[in-house]
Amino acid sequence: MRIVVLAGGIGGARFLRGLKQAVPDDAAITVIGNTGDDIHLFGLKVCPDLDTVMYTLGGGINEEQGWGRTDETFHVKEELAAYGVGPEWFGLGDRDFATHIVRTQMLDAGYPLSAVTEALCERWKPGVRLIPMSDDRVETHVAVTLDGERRAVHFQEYWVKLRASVDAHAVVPVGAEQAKPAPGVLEAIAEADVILFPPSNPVVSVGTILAVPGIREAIAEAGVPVVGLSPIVGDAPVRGMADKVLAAVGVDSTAAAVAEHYGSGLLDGWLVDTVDAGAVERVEAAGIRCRAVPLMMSDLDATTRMACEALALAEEVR
Ligand code: GDP
Ligand code: FO1
Ligand code: CA
Repeated sequence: MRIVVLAGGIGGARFLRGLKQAVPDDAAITVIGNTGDDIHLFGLKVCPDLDTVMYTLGGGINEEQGWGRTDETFHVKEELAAYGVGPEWFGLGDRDFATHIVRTQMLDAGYPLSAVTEALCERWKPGVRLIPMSDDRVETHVAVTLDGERRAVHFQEYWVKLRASVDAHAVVPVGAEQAKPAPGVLEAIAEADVILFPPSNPVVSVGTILAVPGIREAIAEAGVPVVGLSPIVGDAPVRGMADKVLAAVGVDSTAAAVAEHYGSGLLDGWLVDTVDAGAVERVEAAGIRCRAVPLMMSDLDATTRMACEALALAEEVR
């Protein structure tokens, strides 16, 4: 079985742990990772969502935080701060720095991000094939009003520095229109037996991947079941501020509204949490097969059951 998963950071990575448990050993999982969150800091290229998937599946993640390295220290950040060099609001740890140094060195030597990611994964052995959505630079910017002035900020500034405390007028994946899918992305989609949208952010994770020309079309034309899991439970994100970026694209923070946002042109099946069982009818009326099952990734067993439900729904709509 060949499975393709479009993943952001924490929601994607944690779901993948369950999916790996749910499938036979000979199943091949290809993860298409979001790179719209990527940021250049101190001359280094940081890829938060790729790293979150790589560290989570490779056993290096800080479990409580959900991003960054386990057993981390922040000496480099403190030394930079002593020179007055920021940003102070972004917590890059010493162990994590090494990843960004290796990545940036390889990029500077001319390797594309997809090859660099493959090289980094040789150390972490995530047990999936992790491919960035594109080798081209795509950077999500958020239009906000700050001190009465309308301006665009980098997604990380909106998310981490501002904690999404102001409304987002628009979310723009800058560079996406000109970006090409990375080598292997369209091939993996075309050869997939099933395509899954984990409970990742529908706007700034899955939405950004779908904004790379060719990816949405390839999924719609793959002719295999496409099944998603709602990151919205009980009309709110389980974690984070997805409601703020959903509002920016005119989508309510409900499991049903997110399914309709993806639409029946893309989705064949949608899982909502049992607390949202009332949404099933509305999603099915939109032409998407829907089931209500527990969707809280509280531990590996619960997450594995979610992955099994997603695969079962895929068989139902095949
Ligand atoms: P990010 O890049 O780190 O923000 O991670 P993703 O985009 O992959 O996933 C973020 C989404 O995961 C958030 O909108 C959360 O609501 C969702 N999420 C986190 N934990 C859970 C969970 O246990 N169950 C469900 N259904 N969604 C979750
Ligand atoms: N998220 C935070 O909320 N605060 C941080 O200081 C922070 C640092 C950071 C460093 C490396 C990395 O790979 C991820 C990091 N994240 C941090 C998470 C990251 O910003 C995520 O992209 C967003 O939280 C949402 O996708
Ligand atoms: Ca992210």
